[in-house]
Amino acid sequence: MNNKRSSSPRIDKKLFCGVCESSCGLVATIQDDDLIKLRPDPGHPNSKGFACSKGLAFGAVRDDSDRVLQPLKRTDDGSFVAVSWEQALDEIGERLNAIIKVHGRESIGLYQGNSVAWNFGAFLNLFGMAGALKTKHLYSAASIDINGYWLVSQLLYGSNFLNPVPDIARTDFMLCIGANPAVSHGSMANIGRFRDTMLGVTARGGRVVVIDPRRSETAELFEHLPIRPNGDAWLLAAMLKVIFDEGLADLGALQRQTSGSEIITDLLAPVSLAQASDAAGIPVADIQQLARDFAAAPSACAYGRCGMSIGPFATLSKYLLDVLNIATGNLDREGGWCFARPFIDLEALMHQLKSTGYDRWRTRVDGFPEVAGTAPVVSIPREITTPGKGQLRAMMVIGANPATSSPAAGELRDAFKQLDLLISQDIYITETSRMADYILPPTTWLEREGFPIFTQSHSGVPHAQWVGPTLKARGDVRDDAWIMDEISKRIGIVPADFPGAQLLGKLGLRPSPSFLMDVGLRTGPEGDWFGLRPSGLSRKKLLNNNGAIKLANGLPTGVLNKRMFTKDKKVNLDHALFRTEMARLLASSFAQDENYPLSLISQRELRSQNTWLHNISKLVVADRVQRLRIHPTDAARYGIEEGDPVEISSPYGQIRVPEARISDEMMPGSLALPHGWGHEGGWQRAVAVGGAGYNQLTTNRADSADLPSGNATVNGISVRIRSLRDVVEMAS
Ligand SMILES: Nc1nc2c(c(=O)[nH]1)N[C@H]1C(S)=C(S)[C@@H](COP(=O)(O)OP(=O)(O)OC[C@H]3O[C@@H](n4cnc5c(=O)[nH]c(N)nc54)[C@H](O)[C@@H]3O)O[C@H]1N2
Ligand SMILES: Nc1nc2c(c(=O)[nH]1)N[C@H]1C(S)=C(S)[C@@H](COP(=O)(O)OP(=O)(O)OC[C@H]3O[C@@H](n4cnc5c(=O)[nH]c(N)nc54)[C@H](O)[C@@H]3O)O[C@H]1N2
Ligand code: SF4
Ligand SMILES: [Mo]
Repeated sequence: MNNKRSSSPRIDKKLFCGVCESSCGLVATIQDDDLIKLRPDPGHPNSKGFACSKGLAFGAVRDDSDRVLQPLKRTDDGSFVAVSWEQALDEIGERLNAIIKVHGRESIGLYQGNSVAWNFGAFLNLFGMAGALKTKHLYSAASIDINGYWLVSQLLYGSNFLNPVPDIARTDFMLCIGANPAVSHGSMANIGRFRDTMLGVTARGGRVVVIDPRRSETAELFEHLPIRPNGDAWLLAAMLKVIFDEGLADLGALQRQTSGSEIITDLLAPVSLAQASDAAGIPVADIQQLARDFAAAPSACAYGRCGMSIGPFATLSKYLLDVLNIATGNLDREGGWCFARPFIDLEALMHQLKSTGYDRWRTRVDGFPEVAGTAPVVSIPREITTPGKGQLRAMMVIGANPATSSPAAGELRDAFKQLDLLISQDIYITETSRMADYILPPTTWLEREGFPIFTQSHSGVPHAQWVGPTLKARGDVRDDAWIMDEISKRIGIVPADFPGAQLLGKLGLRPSPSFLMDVGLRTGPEGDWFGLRPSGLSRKKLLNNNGAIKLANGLPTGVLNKRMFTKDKKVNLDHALFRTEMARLLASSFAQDENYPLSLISQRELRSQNTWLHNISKLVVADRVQRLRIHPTDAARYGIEEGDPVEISSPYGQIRVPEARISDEMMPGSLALPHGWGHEGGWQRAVAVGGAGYNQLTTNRADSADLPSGNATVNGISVRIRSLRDVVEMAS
């Protein structure tokens, strides 16, 4: 940003933020391609004038002096030299072709990070590349947080991407399980002003109950019921047991909306409230009261996120969460658990293209079922080191930092070193990209065309927005989608997975992602049908509209059979998988290992997004330090004093955290540590703040993951701690 005087007029361009799932509306004031200011868009239908410090400071990311602005090639001594795009892309093409010649196309891997969810072109090209290569090595950060959701949606509703969202704006009772929207701004629910919308429930006389081992920033605002880490499946099963035993279930709704509901009685028969209470650390009477209150509320929604979806029973927990909403008659009704109204019906398009699914194939080494065409990241090191047909030999990492964000991060780094080729598309030299043979620098969302491809399907207030680049691209950076297309050209594929795409490519036709999405929009429910419905939408119309267009005041209801992709147009509840999972839960031990008596959970912080945004002065406040939260009783037991440096050990690794923070916000026996710390590479400020990588402590063992989805377990891991006060004093 700069204050230089200029005679050109200032213009206001409306856009949306591409950092988190809030997709808040923003207004950029621009003069001579300089960003003068970003502010919240008061006219945005969903965010209604809210945006957080991250979105508002994003100009500093675009202008960051540590940003990579030219393609970089790693030299033998590990340093990088700048090269031209032609050189980088041609060399990558040659090396990939050589690998393909020896090991086949199926040896090429792709890793999709979080930021791809905000770039529709990259998203399309990535899945397109995997489809064209026919590789099973398509990995997604979603297998560290959402795979269970994708899977349950496929089985229950017929499409991975058809996920119900909580109608918080109209509910009487919100149960918030393992989510902290006051900090995260929400996930798998694009609720603008999330915190305020939740505060609206209590202001209307309704209730919000937060289930969390930590009295989080969200729990602080509402009723808080502490739970033992990974106790969620137990709690949900026990609540359902109470509801069915006491005749509180809405049998009419089950009859109308679902098939296979007999499974519920079978699943609940062996559940004991006493055992569930032990496992969850919640008294039986509290579980009973919660179940009765939830069932009795005129409308209710149970919403759950990372706290219940990055554990060993993530899939079962998500299933039981949905069953709780359905069995209390809250599916597809005001104030309940609703299907949103995307402006481009991607769910339908993907269903037509048969690109959604579950267990259509299994992974080579661990035998995990595929979820939405992807394999779980926990398997990557073994896929690299295990010889045989289909061995992973090259990897393109796009908008991800798995060397820090993924489980057993140390092992992943070691495995990456054994690849024949590692490519990273990233705006920084991160812990991951510093290991790459080539770093290919992309535009940021301020510098490219976009529409909220991912969050539009979860929006509390349905709206349509499609924006052109707000600012010119800095330096010599290119759109992620363009980079993938150029690499694809050099290995003879079109990055598209629709019938005839490769044939079109041979004729020299490569339909762009924006063309394809425009066709999807124009022929869909909101489309202009190429002029037949002039009031409908098209890309051009949206690009010409400065701001988002509201499509409805709130979530639609009564749309169930229109939205279902199942054969009978009902929610299909009965799958053998859930019986197996329930049996696995009932047989599992929840006793704490005496060598590792404490349970560690992850914490998200404001002004951060997983492993990034730590290089921006405005966001990294002066006293930013990684703190381990611990309850006073545990602190006393393990000799920890406020401010102590602490060593945390798990069966898989050991880290040193700079400071202990003693607080009764923690449930005794559990500890919370922010993840995404301990930086290396070229983001100097991020490196300077220190801290340690949470995922040095986690494991990628196949039997530790959520078995049906392969989702990693990084929450509720067993650890022990000791103070390093004396060690550090002796050393100084
Ligand atoms: N500021 C900020 N915002 C973010 C991010 C960020 O890093 N920083 N990341 C973004 C991403 S990628 C995502 S997916 C979303 C996530 O959005 P959320 O899921 O809302 O965010 P988390 O902070 O992970 O919330 C998980 C909560 O679960 C609790 N918890 C941990 N273990 C358990 C458990 O076993 N059971 C229960 N019931 N609770 C448990 C934690 O204490 C925490 O309060 O946030 C997004 N927004
Ligand atoms: N211990 C622990 N681990 C976790 C979690 C946890 O709660 N605890 N949370 C998990 C969750 S929910 C998630 S989603 C994953 C996230 O895992 P990742 O996606 O690997 O992590 P991010 O930090 O979001 O990485 C984003 C990367 O994209 C780069 N980037 C930013 N914008 C762009 C862009 O436009 N294009 C490209 N190509 N790159 C860009 C950033 O510099 C950064 O390196 O982490 C997971 N890991
Ligand atoms: S809440 Fe999320 S989408 Fe909104 S401004 Fe902040 S980072 Fe951007
Ligand atoms: Mo996430």
